[in-house]
Amino acid sequence: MPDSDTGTAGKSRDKLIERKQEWAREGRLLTGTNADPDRDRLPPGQRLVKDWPVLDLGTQPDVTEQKFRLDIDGAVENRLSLRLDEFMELPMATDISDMHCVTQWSRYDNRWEGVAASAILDLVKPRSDVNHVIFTAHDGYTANIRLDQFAQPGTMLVHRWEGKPITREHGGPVRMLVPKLYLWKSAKWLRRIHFTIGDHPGFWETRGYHNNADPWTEERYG
Ligand SMILES: Nc1nc2c(c(=O)[nH]1)N[C@H]1C(S)=C(S)[C@@H](COP(=O)(O)O)O[C@H]1N2
Ligand SMILES: [Mo]
Repeated sequence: MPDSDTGTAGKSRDKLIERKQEWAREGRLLTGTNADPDRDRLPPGQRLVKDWPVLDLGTQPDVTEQKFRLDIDGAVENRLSLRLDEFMELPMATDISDMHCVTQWSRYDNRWEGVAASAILDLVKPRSDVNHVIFTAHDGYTANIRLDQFAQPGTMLVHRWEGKPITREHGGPVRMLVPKLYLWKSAKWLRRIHFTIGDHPGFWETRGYHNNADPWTEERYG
């Protein structure tokens, strides 16, 4: 991990991680109810916010255009390693979706611009036995999802929110967005998308959080 692994920043980071792991052990915020995504807009146990809270490990890497590099690789026909200007030349899409964070907030109607995950699949062509996708970020964070979740409409590599570039604190210049899952699956400061045969649980998934993260069935911990 770059930067603040030691010293005050590292300590407060460790505390934050410990607290979230404790939540997972206690099953905090679980309501034990399910919601129907076709009927209810707000998943169980969530509350609506109007702002956009910032959550991360406390290190917000400054990914300048020079430092930017996005590798898309693994078991695919065409590997890609993109500079920011090359990323910006990919076919862009716009979508509006809700986001749901495991710490209980949800925010409706976020307007996103970026590259649809389905467009990435068309470009790199994963081998037929690929079943998982692993995201790696510039702060060392990782998250895993299934290939079918990656392929779902709404999953995007986003660079604009509400008409403006995504700020550094929210993971700019490019972050993942997987709106159908809790937001911890949406890696900020995206560095690599790795297509794998077999699953590799990520940062929170190996610290007591659910591997699948569906807000509608409250897959918070597991
Ligand atoms: N690179 C990176 N991505 C990350 C995280 C992180 O610590 N590092 N935190 C995750 C968590 S736990 C959440 S809730 C969301 C928060 O995104 P936001 O700060 O834009 O609201 O980012 C996710 N993506
Ligand atoms: Mo989170």
